[in-house]
Amino acid sequence: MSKNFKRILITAALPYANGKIHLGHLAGAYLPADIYARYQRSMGRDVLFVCGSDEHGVPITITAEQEKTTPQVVVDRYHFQNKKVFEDFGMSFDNYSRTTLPIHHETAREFFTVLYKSNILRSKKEKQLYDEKAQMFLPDRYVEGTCPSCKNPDARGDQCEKCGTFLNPTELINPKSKITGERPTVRETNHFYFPLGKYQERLQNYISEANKRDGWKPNVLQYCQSWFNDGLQDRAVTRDLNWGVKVPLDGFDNKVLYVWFEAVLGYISSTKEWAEKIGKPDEWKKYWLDDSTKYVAFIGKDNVVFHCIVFPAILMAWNDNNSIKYILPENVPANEFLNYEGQKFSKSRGWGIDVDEFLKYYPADTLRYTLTMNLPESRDADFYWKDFQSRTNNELADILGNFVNRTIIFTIKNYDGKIPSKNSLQTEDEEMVKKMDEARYLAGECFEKYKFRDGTLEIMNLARQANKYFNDSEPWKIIRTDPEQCATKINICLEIVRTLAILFEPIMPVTSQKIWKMLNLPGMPSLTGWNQAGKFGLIEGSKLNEPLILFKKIENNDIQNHISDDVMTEKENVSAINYEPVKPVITFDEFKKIDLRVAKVIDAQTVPKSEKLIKIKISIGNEERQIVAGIAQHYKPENLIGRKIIVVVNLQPAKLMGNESNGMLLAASNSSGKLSLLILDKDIEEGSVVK
Ligand code: B3M
Ligand code: ZN
Repeated sequence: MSKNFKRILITAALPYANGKIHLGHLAGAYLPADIYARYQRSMGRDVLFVCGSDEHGVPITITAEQEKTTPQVVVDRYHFQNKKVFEDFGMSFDNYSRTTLPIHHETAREFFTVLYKSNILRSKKEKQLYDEKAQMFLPDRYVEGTCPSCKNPDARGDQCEKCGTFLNPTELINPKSKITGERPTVRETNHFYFPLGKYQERLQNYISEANKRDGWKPNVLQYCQSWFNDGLQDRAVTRDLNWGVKVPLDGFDNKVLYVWFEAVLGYISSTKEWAEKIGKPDEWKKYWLDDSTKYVAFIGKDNVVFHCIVFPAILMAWNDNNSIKYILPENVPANEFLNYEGQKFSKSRGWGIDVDEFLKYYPADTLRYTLTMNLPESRDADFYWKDFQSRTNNELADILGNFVNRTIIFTIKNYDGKIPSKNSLQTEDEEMVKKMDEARYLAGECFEKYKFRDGTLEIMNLARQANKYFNDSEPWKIIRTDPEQCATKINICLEIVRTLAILFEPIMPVTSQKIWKMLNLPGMPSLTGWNQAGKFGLIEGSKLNEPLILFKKIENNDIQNHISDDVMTEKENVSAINYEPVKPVITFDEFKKIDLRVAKVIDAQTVPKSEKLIKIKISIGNEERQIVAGIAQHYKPENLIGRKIIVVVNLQPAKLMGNESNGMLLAASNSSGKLSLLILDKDIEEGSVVK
């Protein structure tokens, strides 16, 4: 670290509690933040790593309205889901907070009040669209209309997604309220503005100094520069909305703080919550108010302006008017975007894969490794299933897994599982030991500079070289011809296994711990610490544990299923979801008339000349039959074979394009054409009754 910092505060962008975490989010901010935090802890540094859910803002209220529920229900759902998914992915947050907590509301109000009382915020009247029927001002995204630039009829109040133009809702042709469908009127409303322009010069100095000390990423500097070139403008910090942190002033009843004004303060409140949880309520101050703390904020590129410009300006304004002084980010290593199979992740189009879904099939560590090797550190990158498969099979299993495995097995077979002793080192042994020692520096230097992909490549290179060293040594031969040399070489291989466990810990914590266990070492790799990697750390003669399989290879078939299912879904272009009204009530007896069974798909073929139909042969235990289903645009027939589905078995037979259909499979679909088969969460025999 450049300055003599005593501790490191790490934050990762607070995800909106309005949807699930997908691979793009992980690659953008969370995984790099976690690697950095784990690496710094392993370096023995005092690290605090906080995050939490961003639970305010307009998208959440829109979701709530679409679902006919409250914003609280929406944020509760996604907060807990996302928290869990982060845990499953191996994120090592010290605290995962929520911006709906009182501690956050207090913190945000305190900032607003200090800025207000210091006459920094100015109130201004402006014209805004108003829904007379709903009796409310319409936030930008609550308005739709025709784009004045490309005439797209579905432009949003803040932006036209078709041509990318940023819009003011008042510019829309034929504006419509998303709530009532009515044409809004224009009314005046009062808001507070933060004079960002006044801070421009100081912000430029701050970034340039921090960049000199810690080396900011060129992409981040470029974004900032383009904002500075345009000249910073006043920004409204309040909104007409009921959901959020209430403006702490009389006469502002239906107004809240703008979500971006308060969300960034969520990092501070998350730290405060952590301090309270550990029973040292003042401990947060060490991290935020002491300039011997290095603060690093990990985000995705779409958040740069808020973290490099808005947040520091708010902190500067506070610091100017308060005896308590906050530190500013020393670096904001924002990543570009990760695409999915060549296209942007899109929740609304159903394009991409959520992390919880992914982790149902594959362990977190293989995903962490693949994402690390594809981090969009300087430009957009892609997640491809094929790449995931080849990284898992050809790198993790064939290089790392193979090296660890053959070393351990050889020791168990030939040395009774006890670590053999080193004797005199030959040139090739010395070279190998040197490489083992260097990997720590090479990777560490990259990690310090936020180059996680390069650092990981260095570590994998060590495994690669070690594999070659094992091969070249031919221990299976020299065990007889030169047992002393053999013992030396296996000892060195075991030392490399130990070093790999320490160095890979920030990337693949579960795998590292497994290796540690095989070596029968106490504690954890990270407790032993980064600086012990490359050193001889094993006790000769001590006994190893049984070998564990580190990585399972992925078959072509598995990958094909994921690709085709997703690629098929993509075709159904999804816009906003409409919910079907609930049908009239039926009695239980009426429901019981429907006979639902688990069926196994034995064969499936597309129906010739039909775009939609698939002919499916199913078994329901004591009987086989054919059903015809309109799912050809969503599933490939070959991916259905062997799967278990749910079928109505007492439906009157029908003929579809000349094919007899004796039953009907169950699937869920939404208004925009996305379709998902109902599947079982445990394996159960075909023929089982569904009720
Ligand atoms: N929730 C936007 C996002 O998830 C926003 C980040 C807040 S960081 C304080 O991309
Ligand atoms: Zn447009």
